[in-house]
Amino acid sequence: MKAHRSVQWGLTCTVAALCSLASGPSAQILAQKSGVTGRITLSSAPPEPKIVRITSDRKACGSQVLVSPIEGENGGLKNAVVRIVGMKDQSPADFPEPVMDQLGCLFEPRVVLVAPGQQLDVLNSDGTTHNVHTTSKANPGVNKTMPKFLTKIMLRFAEPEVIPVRCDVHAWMHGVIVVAEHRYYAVTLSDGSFTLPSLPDGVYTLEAWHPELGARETTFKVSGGVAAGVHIVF
Ligand SMILES: [Cu+2]
Repeated sequence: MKAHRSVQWGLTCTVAALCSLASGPSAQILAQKSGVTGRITLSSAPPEPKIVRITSDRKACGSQVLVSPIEGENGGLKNAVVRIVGMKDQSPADFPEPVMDQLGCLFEPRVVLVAPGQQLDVLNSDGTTHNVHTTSKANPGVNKTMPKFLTKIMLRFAEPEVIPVRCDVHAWMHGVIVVAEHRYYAVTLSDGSFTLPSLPDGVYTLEAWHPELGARETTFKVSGGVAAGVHIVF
């Protein structure tokens, strides 16, 4: 991940009354249970989807496919990968049931998180032939044809890496498999929001990386179990 210069959106606690409220015991318990939440936003509206006209395979793909490499709702940026940089806690991640489907001739989700060694289910829900083709450096490559009768394959990647995946049958199909270094990773939802596991008090560097937009960083503080300023704008 290429790191760009940091953009700092500090919302550190400056009002004494608010600080004491936010850092009280109940706030700490809440923060520990709910994790660190934040948001990645776009400074302008996302571009319109690209329209791919389908000339063959219409039964599976329809007459056209809308491809949205950059998307989001309500000012948010979807499918950004956020992580804590330089995390000392290297305890392994265990993301909930990573799945990447091939649905409507698109990878869904477009970006998926998996831990080293964790099983990733790659599905084919389209009733047509797809081809899962990764471009890896740290892990062995995958180039697996999935005819319509092969509705699921299971993949595992040993090494942390950002792995582009494409389908050689449908040239517009692009996705990313992120093999995380540790458990402090998340992928943003449509509104740009994300939740990371709770963090001990301290100052942290947050990176947001998007396949089309690159990487940006910010720093934020966790104080009394409460995180503030967990926000990056692209
Ligand atoms: Cu395909």
